Amino acid sequence: MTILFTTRLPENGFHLPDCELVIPETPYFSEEELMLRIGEADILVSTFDFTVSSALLSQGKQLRLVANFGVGFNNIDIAYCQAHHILVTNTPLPVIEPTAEHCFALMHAIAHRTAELDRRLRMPDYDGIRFGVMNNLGYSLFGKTLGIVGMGRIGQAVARRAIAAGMRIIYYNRHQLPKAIEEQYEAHYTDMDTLLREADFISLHLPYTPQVHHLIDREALSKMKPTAILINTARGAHIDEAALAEALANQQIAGAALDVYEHEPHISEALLQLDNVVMSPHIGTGTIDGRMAMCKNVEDNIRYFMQGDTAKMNLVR
Ligand code: 8YV
Repeated sequence: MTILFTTRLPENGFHLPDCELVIPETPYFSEEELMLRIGEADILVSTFDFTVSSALLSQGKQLRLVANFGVGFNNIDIAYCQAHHILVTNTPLPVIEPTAEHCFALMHAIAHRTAELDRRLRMPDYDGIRFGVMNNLGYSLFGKTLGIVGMGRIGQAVARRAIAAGMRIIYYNRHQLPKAIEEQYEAHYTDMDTLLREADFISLHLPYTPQVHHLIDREALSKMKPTAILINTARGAHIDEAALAEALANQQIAGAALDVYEHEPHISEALLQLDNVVMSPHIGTGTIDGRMAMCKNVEDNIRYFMQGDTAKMNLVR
């Protein structure tokens, strides 16, 4: 079998002796290169930052599987795959803990102003007061209400950390969770409006679909507390980035911590100018351990596919 990779991933992460792995030497194959090569491929391994379009897929005459390296698959034309009997898999388990860890790291960083103050301390001509009992104050997590939007596996991993941090948890989800799970996290189900109004910290953990495009728009931002902090480690287009930059600049909300952006990899100039936002370049799952576990998950999906054991694959369609 020939496995074509859109993106350079570590070859030693995949133990598939009977397969030919076609991995780019540069970070990505160009679209033209992929167009040329996809005709030979049985399997395509894709990453979130590469659009697997119908134009590309239609050239994959023998393509039977798109094995996505990542949990989110909004980069793939699922309808096309469905119509053409191409299976699609993702990597739901290895992304859970690294993403929840990063979400918490961002939450701490914005609440305690860690990144901003680090930046200030390094400025040779910084003329403010660096130390002082009543200077540089942030917000505690302890005793605060965390609103989790999307209480799936990652949302629940965040909830586990929030309990340890002494936070109260409210959540919004497509469906209310079973009582036993709610009790485990002492989590209270609310509608989106209540969550926006009550939460001190709001963290997004839902998959991206067109239905939730700009879930956090100008109106949603206007419902949030002036002390509220928004964290996004899901997908950038959940938030109207221009509206968010405005709300932060006007201190309509206190802060934001972002790992993802509406027009990734572009970040709006307005956000880059602000001190009340902490940013990272989509590294939610970007640990060495996490990446190797994701490779293993992709490898397993491919192996089960070759064995015809679809029940064991992480099929998304
Ligand atoms: C991954 C992600 O880094 O899993 C996802 O959906 O967005 C990321 O955290 C990415 O998918 C790697 O391809």
